[in-house]
Amino acid sequence: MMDRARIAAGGLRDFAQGLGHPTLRLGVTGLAGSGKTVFITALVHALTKGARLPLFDAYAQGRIARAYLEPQPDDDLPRFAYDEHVAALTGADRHWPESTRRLSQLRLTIDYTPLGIIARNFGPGFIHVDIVDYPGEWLLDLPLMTMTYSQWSAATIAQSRQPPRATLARDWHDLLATLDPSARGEEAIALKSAMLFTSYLARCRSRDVSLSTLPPGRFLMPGDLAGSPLLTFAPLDVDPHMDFPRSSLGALMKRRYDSYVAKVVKPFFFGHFARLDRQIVLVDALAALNAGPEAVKDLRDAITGVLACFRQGATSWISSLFGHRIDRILFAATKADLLHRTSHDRLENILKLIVADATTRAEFFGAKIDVAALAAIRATREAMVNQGRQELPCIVGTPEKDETIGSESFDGKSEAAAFPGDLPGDPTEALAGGAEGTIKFIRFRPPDPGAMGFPHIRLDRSLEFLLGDRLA
Ligand SMILES: Nc1nc2c(ncn2[C@@H]2O[C@H](COP(=O)(O)OP(=O)(O)OP(=O)(O)O)[C@@H](O)[C@H]2O)c(=O)[nH]1
Ligand SMILES: [Mg+2]
Repeated sequence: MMDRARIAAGGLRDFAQGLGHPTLRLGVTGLAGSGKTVFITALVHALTKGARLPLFDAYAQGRIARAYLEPQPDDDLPRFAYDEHVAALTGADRHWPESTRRLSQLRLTIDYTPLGIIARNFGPGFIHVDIVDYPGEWLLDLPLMTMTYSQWSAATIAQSRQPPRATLARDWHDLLATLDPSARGEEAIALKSAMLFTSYLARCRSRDVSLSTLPPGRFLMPGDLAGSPLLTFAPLDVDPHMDFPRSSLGALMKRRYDSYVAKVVKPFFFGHFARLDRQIVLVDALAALNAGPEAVKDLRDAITGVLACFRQGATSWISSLFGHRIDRILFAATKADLLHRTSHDRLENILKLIVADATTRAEFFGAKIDVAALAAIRATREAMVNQGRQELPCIVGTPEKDETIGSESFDGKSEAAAFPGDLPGDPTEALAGGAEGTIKFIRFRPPDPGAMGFPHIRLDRSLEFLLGDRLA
């Protein structure tokens, strides 16, 4: 009940602030490295500076008079570092924005001319689009809200005993085997467990393993909590129903886990996710495909777990009172520019499989769903390259420094054509394996920003789905 009351309080504030000020809270949801910061930057850049957006109707019809950044609504949140990100992408030494370390917010206001004659008689319209950016690691914490410490411990340890995690967990497992949850709780032991557990999580995340389900999110991305007792806990090998004696190690760990959920996870969820109107869910399927089927399965599990926490479109009393019901969700496979256009359908099919559980649930609640292969900022162009008698559909761009194709290594300055390999025609193969090593995606530097704004793939279609009807 407390939690519902919290959403109601947030909803009431939004409702009061929104009176006479049409506002859309757009959730840009995605795990670490999925492309949130780049997407938000590209969206703002396209609308404020211009881009080619033929499929975004209001824009293509010239009905958007002006779009501009305004002071954001929540005074207690830092501002999204839009100018810094654009400077990184367009400066002399073009590079992608840094991975995000803290929460930030922006408000984009769009002045537009409504479509209908009646609406037009009321004069020009405007809408505020509020967006929050955060470190993707934190998203993985949402499922902890529904788990006790013992349940989380049991699930985390069981998972860590499966390949490919087991070998990465060896040091932590060695310590774990010596710990007695009923013994006296000592700070030094809690610290050591947390440290070894965190380095296990970090190893699972490395690029060649690329696993996704790695909570607690603040362990890998502490934000302002670095060194806090809130992060000094770890799983213990316990029975899911066990009670811990007072002052025991188990009791200490449980208390800290509970504080983490109450003081870190819930405020993050209720302050942000419970108040969204719409969502774009960004998925970097290519990084997982690069690492193999275990990574793809793990990505699917992570996304399913996270999205189960949203009450998508649920007609609860809260949503009927305050209208906070997620009515549209776009699932987007990001970085589609790392593939030739002939493979985009296959990428979309793999994404559909990864988010199958999540979409069924959302559709059940009446949310409108779309799936797209997207590149918010397109770093490559396409070319057909002759290889013997075959013509290969390649992509051309400037590989990041130290990327390799075959035996060739790049300096970050010269262009190259790459054939990343064929995605499986049957998406289930992406989960089943067998095709390991046949595809390889490398990273490219951001493109030279042209006079027409950043090049992109389907950014306009995405904007149409997410904003179009609100500008009609
Ligand atoms: N080629 C290409 N690469 C992209 C694109 N979007 C993102 N990337 C790459 O993906 C990386 C991560 O993108 P971000 O936008 O920083 O990801 P994020 O979701 O904000 O990640 P966190 O801040 O760590 O949660 C970038 O540094 C780029 O290398 C895109 O449209 N095309
Ligand atoms: Mg980011």
